[in-house]
Amino acid sequence: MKMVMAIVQAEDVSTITNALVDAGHRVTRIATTGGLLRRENVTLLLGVEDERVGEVITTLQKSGRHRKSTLSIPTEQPSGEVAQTLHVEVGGATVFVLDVERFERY
Ligand code: 2BA
Repeated sequence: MKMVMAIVQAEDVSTITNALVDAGHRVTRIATTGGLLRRENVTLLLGVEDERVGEVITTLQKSGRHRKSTLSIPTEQPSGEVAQTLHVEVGGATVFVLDVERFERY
């Protein structure tokens, strides 16, 4: 068994969760916040049998959208403080797949 941890954008979470649940997966959603943008995102936790991990990854790839975002960073200049704009592209999903040593459900 594997633990799939997927960080997805809040706008995509309903579509992704529905697709995963409809396919019979068990999903836990945790409200999280991106460290750079400080914007709400969602971390999905799924305990998945090894042979179904590929299917989960495919669902994440299909349902997560890339979006451009901007971040305003205040910087000190001799003339005073000015805001520097940083453009970033937020991915459809950031996915970690971990080995599960033991799984129990009561
Ligand atoms: P944020 O930290 O808010 O990052 C938003 C986007 O800003 C990132 O999109 C990436 O395009 C850029 N970014 C963030 N940190 C960066 C860095 N050190 N260098 C260059 N660009 C950087 P994504 O990569 O798609 O990440 C979306 C969200 O997924 C992140 O939101 C964060 O919550 C999470 N994430 C991504 N990679 C992670 C990692 N290695 N560990 C933990 N969380 C991660």
